Amino acid sequence: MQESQVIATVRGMEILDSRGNPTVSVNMSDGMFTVSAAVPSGASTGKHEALELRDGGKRFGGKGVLKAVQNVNGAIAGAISGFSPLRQTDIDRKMIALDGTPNKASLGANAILGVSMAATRLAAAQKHTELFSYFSGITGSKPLLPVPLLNVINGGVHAGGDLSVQEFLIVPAGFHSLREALTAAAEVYQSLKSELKAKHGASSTNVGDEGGFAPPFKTTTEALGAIRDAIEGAGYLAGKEIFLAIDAASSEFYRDGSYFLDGKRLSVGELTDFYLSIAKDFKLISIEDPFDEESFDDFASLTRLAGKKLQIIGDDIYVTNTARIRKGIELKSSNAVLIKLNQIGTVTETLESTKMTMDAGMAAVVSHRSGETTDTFIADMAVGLANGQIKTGAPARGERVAKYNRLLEIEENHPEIPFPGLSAFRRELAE
Ligand code: 2PG
Ligand code: MG
Repeated sequence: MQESQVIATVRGMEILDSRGNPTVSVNMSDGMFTVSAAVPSGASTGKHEALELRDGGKRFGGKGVLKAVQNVNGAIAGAISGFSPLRQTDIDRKMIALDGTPNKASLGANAILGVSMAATRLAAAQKHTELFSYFSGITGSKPLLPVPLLNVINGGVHAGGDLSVQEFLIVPAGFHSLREALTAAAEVYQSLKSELKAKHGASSTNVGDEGGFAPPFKTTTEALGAIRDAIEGAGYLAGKEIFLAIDAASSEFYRDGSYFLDGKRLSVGELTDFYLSIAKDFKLISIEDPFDEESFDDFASLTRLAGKKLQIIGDDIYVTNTARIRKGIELKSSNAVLIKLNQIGTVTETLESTKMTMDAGMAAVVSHRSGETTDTFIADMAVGLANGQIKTGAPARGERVAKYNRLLEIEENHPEIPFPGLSAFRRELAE
């Protein structure tokens, strides 16, 4: 009987994200179930992302989202009330049409996404099923736990230091369960903390936006070396059990054809050589956004040179947009795509991007944003889409561990769901 219930109320609210900036949360009810969803927000945003509507003016330094909230409560609520939440595609298409712009600039992707996510949750509630299992029903995939990519040293625009590379990640892929993988990751995080404190003083263990440490390092190799030492210090094998990875987020240090990395000016060729050398020296498993967001060809050259052994993820270059992902597939620009709900602005389009990526034989990596809330939507989404990888920050700070803890809960309650380990990477690994 409940399955035929329609959306009765939709209410937006301005809440705070993990950086203390406002963001949108949405409450939705069908009269029987009430659910909510909260929207994340990026700092190193891609130029082609869907628009996050901000109020401007003095309040919150211009970052208020009351206009977006008003759009939820007014135009959007009016348009989708009376829809069954099971009609996700219709709901999302209706909002896209109502907005009428290519990048959701009139209603705001933050307004639209909050409603879209809440609709998925309400549908799962009506079906008396967990969110991951509802997702797996939509996509027809068998649930799969994701291998986590955990950001343990923060640089770039996520921290106040000198490191150009934005994220230094550990990837505990050489384990048989998520619990083992997260245990190892948390031990390495603590081992890194002790090592930093001993060598560089307690202030070097202050953390950046995603919960990773922000030590006073000047170079990429210094950071990678410290993480490798921490892995070994915790008693694990680097490059066998726990791998290293980076998100260069290089659009942030690109200017006029050059990359300004760690105080040096590099050409595309020099930067490529640098990536190849650190990939070898530190047995990297994955590099995200090695080049500027418009550089499809430079991505393709690196993928040609190293893509057999290395995962090359496009984030800002694709912005979870099928038109851009299609171009990347045609040009063979990368072998993996980062998937972020708020880059594109609806659940439906996020599922389309993930499907396009996986159908092309590329890895899809579900990701958080640097500005997050404790909403755990992406944890369930990754399990249900069975894409095999999730990037959601350090194993620390509430908004990051909320996702990891939700994954642990899913594993605990559903021991039949497999953990893919290294097979999620589908690469021959570097020796
Ligand atoms: C990234 C993300 C998330 P932001 O670049 O991959 O880690 O950062 O949300 O700031 O864009
Ligand atoms: Mg990125």
